[in-house]
Amino acid sequence: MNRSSSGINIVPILIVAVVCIGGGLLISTLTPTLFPVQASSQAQQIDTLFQLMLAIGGGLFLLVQGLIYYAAFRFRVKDENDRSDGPPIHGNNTLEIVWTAIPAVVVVILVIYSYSVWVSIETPQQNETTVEVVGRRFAWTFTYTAEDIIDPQTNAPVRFNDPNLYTYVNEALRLQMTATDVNHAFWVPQMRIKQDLLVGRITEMRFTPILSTDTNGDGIYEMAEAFPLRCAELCGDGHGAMGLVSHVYVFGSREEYDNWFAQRVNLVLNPPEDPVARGAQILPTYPCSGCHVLTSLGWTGQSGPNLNGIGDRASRRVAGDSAEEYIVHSIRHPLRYLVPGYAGIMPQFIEDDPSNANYMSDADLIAITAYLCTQTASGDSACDISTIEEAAAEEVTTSGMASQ
Ligand code: HEC
Ligand SMILES: [Cu+2]
Repeated sequence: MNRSSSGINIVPILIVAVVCIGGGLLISTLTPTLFPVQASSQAQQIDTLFQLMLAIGGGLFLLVQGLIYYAAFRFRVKDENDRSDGPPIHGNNTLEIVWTAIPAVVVVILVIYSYSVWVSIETPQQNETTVEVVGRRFAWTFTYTAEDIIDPQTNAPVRFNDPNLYTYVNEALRLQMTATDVNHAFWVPQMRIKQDLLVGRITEMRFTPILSTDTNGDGIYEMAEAFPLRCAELCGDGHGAMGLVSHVYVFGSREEYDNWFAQRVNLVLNPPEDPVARGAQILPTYPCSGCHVLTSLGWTGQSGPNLNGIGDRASRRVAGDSAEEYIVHSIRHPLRYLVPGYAGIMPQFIEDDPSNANYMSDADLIAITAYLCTQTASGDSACDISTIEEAAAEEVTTSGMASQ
């Protein structure tokens, strides 16, 4: 027998060590093949940390499971009528020192390493761009600010909203986030980042994309190529829909991003004259798609009534309300205009403080209503633009349960 002077047989220990270390390394190399692509510079750091933890955890798993199987077979009772206790064994200083010291060292290494990764992810970058994010049931709103372009209407830098996050390769992004109703969590698996959005508080998150989402290289940034943005905090019946409404588009170059940005700024400064066209342009920037179906805009939400054909139905919904009055009031006072079968959870969009997440100017309300009025079987508008303006200006006197 190959025994060392202390009487311990070294060969099985070596075999166990090789199996556990080799197995741990195998687990940590193979598992990441299941992950989505690494689309941010943070993803590389986080995956390396995660692989180290997988290697240690995988090795420990094999050791513990192996010992359980070994003990179960090696020390099982030979005589099935033997109900006596095994020999009482305790007190082995070497063993106790070893099994305390090794985990302590491992934990300290992990603490130092993960803290350094966390610090490097959280530290403000040079020239970072801030985008504001609002999470709500069941939509995300991103607000972009053109610091150096003044909007003559508001005398402040131009701001515009979009349900998607647009960025470009190597842009250092800082997201400044909050929620309006319940807590949500911003999660883009390809970026390996996740952060809660809390009501009444601002949280932030940083990442730097490294992969363009134009994966087929045709110069067109399609939704199918973009990274879906998921909500990772169960927030209501449309929680799953939050994963369908918004995407992260990463332009391959700063120029492509600047072109997109300039087009969006131009739409704010020179909106289309025709209210229906203007409504079609701004309605998608509002957080409605996670709750309503509207096929013309690709909306598929199920938490509110289907808006296909709303122009035809609107004048029959509440007695005394014309189509335009009904639509305007449904947006300004949704809880006074309940629709049977729905939960009464539509937020109230009002013209108050523009920094409020539920802000909707009268001009936007009129354009959105003009657009919804054209959602008819014939395609003709159910309303007349001058009566929409009157409806938007009048005090709400009616209310009620909509008829089907
Ligand atoms: C949280 C989900 C939710 C969001 C977000 C939401 N709605 Fe609604 N909407 C509803 C529900 C539910 C109703 C039915 C009335 C109620 O219960 O408040 C409704 C009713 C309506 C109606 C009347 C429909 C009918 O068939 O009578 C219109 C029009 C409407 N919403 C437009 C909008 C617009 C425009 C937006 C975005 C600016 C929006 N909604 C955002 C849930 C939502
Ligand atoms: Cu959510």
